[in-house]
Amino acid sequence: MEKRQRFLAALEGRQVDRPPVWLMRQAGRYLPGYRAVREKHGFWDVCHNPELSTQVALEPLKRFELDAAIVFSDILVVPEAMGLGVTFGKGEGPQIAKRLTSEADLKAWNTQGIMKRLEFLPNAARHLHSALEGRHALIGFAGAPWTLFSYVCEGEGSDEFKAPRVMIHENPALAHKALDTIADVVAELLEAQCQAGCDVVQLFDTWGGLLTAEEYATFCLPALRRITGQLHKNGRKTLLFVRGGHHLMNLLGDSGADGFSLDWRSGFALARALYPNHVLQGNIDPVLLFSKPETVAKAARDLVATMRAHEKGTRCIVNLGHGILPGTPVESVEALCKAVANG
Ligand code: 1CP
Repeated sequence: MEKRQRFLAALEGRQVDRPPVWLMRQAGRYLPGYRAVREKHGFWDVCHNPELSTQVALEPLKRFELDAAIVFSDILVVPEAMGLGVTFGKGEGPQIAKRLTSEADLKAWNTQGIMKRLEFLPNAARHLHSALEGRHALIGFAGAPWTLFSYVCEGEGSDEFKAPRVMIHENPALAHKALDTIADVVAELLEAQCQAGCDVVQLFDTWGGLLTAEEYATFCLPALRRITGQLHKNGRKTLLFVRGGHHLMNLLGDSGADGFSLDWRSGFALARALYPNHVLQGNIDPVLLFSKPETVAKAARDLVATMRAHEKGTRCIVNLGHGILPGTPVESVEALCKAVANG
């Protein structure tokens, strides 16, 4: 099968010769070509320049047997376009200048004409789509409302994200309003990426796993449904990744997503039992890529076998259980993709 056809078949639940493969954060810092581009250009400059972002997005496709490309961008484009001032320090996580602490902060969010300021992202998708010439599938993405809300409240990366987790209890009305505002921008941004040629869009809820099931149901699911409901009107497909979301697994169906990207700690068989008709994607541990290439290849073959145990592997996509880590050996990524391609 051709790469894009295989990917579309997996999304639509049709027969595949083998599950397709792509990897979260496949275009980032572990690749020498990406690092060379970043020596010369700032991170936002790469995102804003369609030639550069396409070059970076294509590098993994040239090196590995991947079935899909992901648009090169970042989830934090949304707070940046709202005027909150997002910067990436050298080797550090992001910093957000204008944190959300009060109703007045929310009122100052600049959402008027925001799609104009985010136009570079569908432009990058359109440019990449044309470079792919239909050979590979194309994935667009955005941060899930909770994860974006978390950065905007905390003002930086964190292990605990205390500020947003306190905010939902101290000021639930403000939290709901902020989550809805983010959701509406995200829905528009994802629709624009679909119109630019993306075959599917993924929502990254990297910090969703910090919440209890009750908190996730109250604050995250309604905002996610706002997005998926909007996208479904135009027949778009959505995947949802929740890092550390094992305890939320039985709730995720209420997000309205068409498929779930499983964390490496989530059992594939269990998720399949809960969701026989959803696309399931995952879930090799990204840390395993620091072991020998043979070990990685075996894990990939075992995963494909697990996927095939149910309906010959339909509705399955091979991926990692979280993004590729900086410093990951290129040989391991190659071994993973080859093992899937030959399986
Ligand atoms: O060159 C650099 O130093 C910048 C590093 C970098 C890169 C390559 C950042 C800053 N973002 C990106 C690109 C990116 N981010 C992609 C593009 C495709 C790809 O790499 O293949 C994607 C899909 C993301 C998504 C993203 N950004 C997430 C969700 C996925 C995940 O890994 O959990 C998150 C949480 C971010 C925030 C972010 N952006 C960048 C950094 C260093 C971080 C993490 C900050 C933190 O630790 O909280």
